[in-house]
Amino acid sequence: MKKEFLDLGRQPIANKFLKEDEINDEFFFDLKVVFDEETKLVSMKDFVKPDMMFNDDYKYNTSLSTPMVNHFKKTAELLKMKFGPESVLEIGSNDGPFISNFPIESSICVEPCGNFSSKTANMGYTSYTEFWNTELADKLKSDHGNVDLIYSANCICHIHDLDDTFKAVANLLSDDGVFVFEDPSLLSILQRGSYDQIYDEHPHIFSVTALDNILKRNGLIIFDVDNLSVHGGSNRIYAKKPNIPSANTISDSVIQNLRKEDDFGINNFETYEAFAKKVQFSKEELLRCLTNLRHNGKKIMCIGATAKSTTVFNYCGIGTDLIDVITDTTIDKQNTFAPGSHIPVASPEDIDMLDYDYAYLGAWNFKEVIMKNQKKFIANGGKFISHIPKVDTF
Ligand code: DWN
Repeated sequence: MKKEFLDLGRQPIANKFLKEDEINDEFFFDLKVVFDEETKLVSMKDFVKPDMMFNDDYKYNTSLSTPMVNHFKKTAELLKMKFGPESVLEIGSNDGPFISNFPIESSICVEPCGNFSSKTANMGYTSYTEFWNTELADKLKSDHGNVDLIYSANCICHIHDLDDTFKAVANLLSDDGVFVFEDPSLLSILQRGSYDQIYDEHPHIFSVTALDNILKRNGLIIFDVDNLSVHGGSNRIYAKKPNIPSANTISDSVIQNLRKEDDFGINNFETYEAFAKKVQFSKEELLRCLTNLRHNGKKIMCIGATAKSTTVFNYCGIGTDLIDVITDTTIDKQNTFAPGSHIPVASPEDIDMLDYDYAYLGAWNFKEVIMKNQKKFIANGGKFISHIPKVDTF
């Protein structure tokens, strides 16, 4: 039932920023993307083993991103106001920017990356350095009882076995508890052409339609959806158990999102074939743009050593011939080489932006913040390059 529509070529582990001595034995895999005619789910054809990506060396540190810290604070306030949970569990808690808004004694963190679970443990939270699955949910239920709010951001789409994931949630949730999770939206990706949201850590890209199908068969129903602007367009899904009185209250947002997706063609394979053509065109345009600038003697750097830019650089074949350096505020990514492309990654403080003519936005999802911080670069005639929503300089 799964039909392939996109081939993003040979890709490395997207967040595995390399030390010099690691460059020669880097792991690569073929990144192909498929559409499941039955559930309408979009997934990678072949998955990468979870512990190759999520381990004590995982580099993405949420608390270093001020916009995301603010987002999680606001989300926590919203969920407290809406549901007043007495107990909370977060799946994929990273270093705790969401859970830190809840009381220590009634909150649990699940995070497989030990470098981050140790941070929430040091803050006093009960923290499990484990992958989410039914076995862990059984253990948590016997240790702590049912949970009122299970929350997860940018993590459920990281998990291969969605049936097991949702069964585990349904098993641990209190009878009138809520499961709230947010991940990049497939509709936004198709509309913007942001194919770079597809990499090893995102084995699935969710539509509300596919989630509606898969949650239902695992004892959960969607009762509300928020469309968010974070990460270039995400959906926050609210789900609960179906056999309780409050399950009759389903927000209009659910039908509206399903209709919007259907109108766009999310249920039709032809939509994905058209997307694949758009992706190929984006690659050609980006290469044309960077090559022309280089031929005209321009110096180009990149802001944001993102997982997304790993997909772009490896799919397009962009290396140090086109981009000299990437800057990133994450200390653990600095003084490394970007996966696959091996472009050096430096601290923004070690790079004089005035030496560069163009900055490619590896973190295009933070375009406004980045441009606000680069007033001197702009005043000096510096320009930006992005491939979202189409390849352009500005
Ligand atoms: O789901 C995931 C999301 C939440 O985070 C993961 N699978 C992996 C990761 O994806 P990403 O690397 O594409 O995420 P971001 O949030 O777009 O990464 C932004 C990067 O850019 C960070 O490393 C910080 C850096 N940055 C910077 O150097 N200067 C960010 C800003 C705003 C800046 O001004």
